[in-house]
Amino acid sequence: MKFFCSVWKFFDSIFSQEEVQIMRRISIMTVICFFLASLVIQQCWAGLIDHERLNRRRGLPLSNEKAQAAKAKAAEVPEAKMELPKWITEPPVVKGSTDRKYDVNNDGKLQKSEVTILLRDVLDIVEEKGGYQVDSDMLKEYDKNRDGLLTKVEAIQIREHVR
Ligand SMILES: [Ca+2]
Ligand SMILES: [Ca+2]
Repeated sequence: MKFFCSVWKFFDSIFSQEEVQIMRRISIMTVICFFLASLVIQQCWAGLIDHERLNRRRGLPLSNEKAQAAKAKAAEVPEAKMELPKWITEPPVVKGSTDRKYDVNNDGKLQKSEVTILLRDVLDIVEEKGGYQVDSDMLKEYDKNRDGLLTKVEAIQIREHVR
């Protein structure tokens, strides 16, 4: 404080009263300008913040449209996961004669392409005869009522998976 007083006194001594008045006005104007500029910058910065993302991070509800889209997406994912057959993620081990017939590369496992051929043949037989006797472990997944027979209704899911 003493420093500023001495500075003012110094200015007083070298400038006239009028000049000091003008300088004081200029310094006050400068402070106000800085204050206004900082307000403007704050506003601009606020516009850059993604409030949707911020709300999501805080666990607050999103605006309607985005909330609905997020809900739809959340409902979609588990359904899609449930519908994925085991043979897509893990090649089934060859067990019976049917599996062996479709294990083209003889590696003891049924790769996606091999399973797809098997399932397409099963679909053909279901179309033709109205059903298919389950003769492979891999097909048990589609035999929903576990009666050992794949019906046309049960084959609908196979069609979706080999499409
Ligand atoms: Ca194979
Ligand atoms: Ca069945």
